[in-house]
Amino acid sequence: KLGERKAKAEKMFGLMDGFLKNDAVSLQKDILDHVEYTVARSRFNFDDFEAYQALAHSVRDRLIERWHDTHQYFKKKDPKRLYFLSLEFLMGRSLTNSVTNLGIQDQYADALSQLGFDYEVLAEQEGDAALGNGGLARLAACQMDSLATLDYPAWGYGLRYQYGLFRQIIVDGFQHEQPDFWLNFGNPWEIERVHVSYPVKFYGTVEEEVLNGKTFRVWIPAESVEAVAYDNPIPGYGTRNAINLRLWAAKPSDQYDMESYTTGDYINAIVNRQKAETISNVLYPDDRSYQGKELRLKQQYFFVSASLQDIIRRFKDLHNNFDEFPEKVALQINDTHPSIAIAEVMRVLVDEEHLDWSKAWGIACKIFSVTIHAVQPEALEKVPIDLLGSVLPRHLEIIYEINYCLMEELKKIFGQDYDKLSRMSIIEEGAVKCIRMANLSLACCHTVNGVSRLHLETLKTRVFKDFYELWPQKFQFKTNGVTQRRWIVVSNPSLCSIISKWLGTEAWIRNVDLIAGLREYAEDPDLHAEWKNMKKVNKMRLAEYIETLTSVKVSLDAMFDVQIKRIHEYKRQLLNILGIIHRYDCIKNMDESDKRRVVPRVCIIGGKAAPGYEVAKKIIKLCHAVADKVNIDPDVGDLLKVVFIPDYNVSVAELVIPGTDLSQHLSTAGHEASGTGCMKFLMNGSLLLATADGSAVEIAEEIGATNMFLFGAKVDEVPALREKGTSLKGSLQFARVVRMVRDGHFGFKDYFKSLCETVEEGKDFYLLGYDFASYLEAQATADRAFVDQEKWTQMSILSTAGSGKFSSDRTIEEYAEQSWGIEPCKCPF
Ligand code: OX2
Repeated sequence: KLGERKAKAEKMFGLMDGFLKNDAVSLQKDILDHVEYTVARSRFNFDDFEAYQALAHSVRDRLIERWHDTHQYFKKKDPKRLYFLSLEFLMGRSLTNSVTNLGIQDQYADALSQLGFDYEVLAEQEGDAALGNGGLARLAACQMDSLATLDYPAWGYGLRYQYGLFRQIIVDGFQHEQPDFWLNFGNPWEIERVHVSYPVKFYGTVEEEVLNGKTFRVWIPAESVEAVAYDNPIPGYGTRNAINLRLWAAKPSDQYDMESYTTGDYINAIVNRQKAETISNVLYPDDRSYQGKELRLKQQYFFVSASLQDIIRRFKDLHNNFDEFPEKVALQINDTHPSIAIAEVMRVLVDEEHLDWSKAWGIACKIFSVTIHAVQPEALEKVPIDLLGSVLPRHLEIIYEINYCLMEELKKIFGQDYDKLSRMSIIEEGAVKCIRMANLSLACCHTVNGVSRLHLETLKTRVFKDFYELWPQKFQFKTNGVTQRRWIVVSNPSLCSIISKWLGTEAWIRNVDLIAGLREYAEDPDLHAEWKNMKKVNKMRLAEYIETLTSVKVSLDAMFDVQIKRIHEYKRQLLNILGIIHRYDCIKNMDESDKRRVVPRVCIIGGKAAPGYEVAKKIIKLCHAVADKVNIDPDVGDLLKVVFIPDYNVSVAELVIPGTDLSQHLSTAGHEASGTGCMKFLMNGSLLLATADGSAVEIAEEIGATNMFLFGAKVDEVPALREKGTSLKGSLQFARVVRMVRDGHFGFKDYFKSLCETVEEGKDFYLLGYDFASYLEAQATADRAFVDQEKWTQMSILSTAGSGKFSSDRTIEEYAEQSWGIEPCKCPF
């Protein structure tokens, strides 16, 4: 039977060939066909949004062709595949990225202009796919782009949330959240696979069953929900390969329903069925604290169970011996969120495939690797035992068994060191007994990855010290990277042309190391002229956007200074605002001749606060309160403008980053695992003002510390500084600006009181007071550098030139080689 299937695949593969044409006339015809037959509008009368939809469908057709060919080829070759499990993917827009990667942007632009439409205007019609919170999710999206581009046989698996990350609305300077109805107008980028669906079970009991004289534990679930696949093709650049991101949506199952129908309560039976859909309804908007919520656990298990059924079905299509599983399958767990997959694999192998426990465990240990993105202990998920026991009773038993084996092994090594044993146990004792998902991953995964060199140090010496001492060989780091396709080619086309022109090739788009070739021209006046012009055009675009959104007019001569990321105390947007207040205060106290020496600034901040995170919400309000006062102050004029960009997301980042002169990365050292925003800015030639945290340390090594503005306490100084309380250094200026807020200089005195208390002496956990002086110094150095525009431009060119290491292509190659053991599998067409 296997032979038959293989032969059939071979034959079908031979029949595959690309058949859609990409010349302007064919594209026009395709677009008009989609206007008429897909969007169902008359081809004589359709608007921009309808044109976008038709355009998207014509691109999608081309994606599907490649995607089919790629999968046929993977099937034929049957290489070891990587399965990337992530609860979040922040894809942003698909149109421009797909068209760029397909290499047919000029043809489309041509075709559209002949139809009377503008490609860029249509691209703006697309909403973001925001199925994630921040860095972790956007990293997953960048990595998918690299996996496709580098021809790796990979699949992404995640959840198709009905509501993505909330929209941020600002009313009177306060954040409000609105649901993100991203699917309301349809989503042309996904393909619904009604025939690819699996039942996912919950609750119930575990019973014993005897089969051929052997006893088995059998889970008798009480609820079943259907997982339906939605496929999202991910095209590689400069290759025909297009891989798949398969997202699962929950639908009611018809398995257990007959009874409720026969009881006569027809309406309620339907309403109850509908409840199944809530599993994939909404993304949790808190990006690093999880409170053992039942729905969250169900989401995790739902997507893990469906994905594993899909993976095992694909494996069994061509193989019938699980010994071969590790040769064909690598499972990557993105943070601890999908780690229930470990227990699920054990359940399938032991309970369903009837493998011995130790054999099954041996297989599990060979297939799983994990990447930890967090530093803070609260980001490591814990699930209360009672909850797990109720939702997934058999998995709880399995985890107990895994823990029992782990404890036995540890006792042999550490004897009676019960403190150590209890720290390493998968079970956390305490008022609420919990499963530590991170420890479950550590016990099983063959590789545990950090996301920067410094982050791995933190994992080794603090967060997972005991495990590191036991299994040092498991611990690795792969410094994060971002894709230059989206972050230069798509979002900064003028920079893209400059780079290609000066390097004399476009090869850097696939081989980003070549970008270092720009160093040679870092002082060339012709390049300087082009570079400055590019920056100016991008600043103009950003200034227009700012004016449309906030009515604030900004001067293009000012330094555009940007901090965009999730609002978090550790990311210290408050330090930025206090610095702005200091700048304002200085300007207010200057005479006219001093003012002439001030470097004008536009301070731009953007980011969302988790809905329940009060301190973060106060930071947003403070930003607005300061902006309201500063922006209308006639003593200040164009010397200082403060702007909060609402509803920060991927496409806003694509607009803001190319127009930035200086970007800020202010996390207290030791708190940002890596940071990836800094890499996007670096690629775009923005200079970085940063603490020596996460990947900023490695950036400094690549571009030279003199080409950025580093400040603040070092990671190994932080614990002692906390112990000591705030130092007096810088405290006068710091105390003054905090007092201005506390005394109501910007209004809302009572409201800001608790915010000010977070940085009071003795309570200043993130060391804003301590770092303030060196922050101001770094800011002053940046001002002086900006005055010398030639020097600044040179530093900017060197930043872009030194950004090659921070491409996700490099990260993915490291993962492929060191963690997953996969090889490229390039579709030959
Ligand atoms: C983020 C980290 O905070 C950030 O430093 C890192 O660059 C990013 O992940 C990608 O690795 N949720 N988001 C993160 O960690 C967690 C947990």
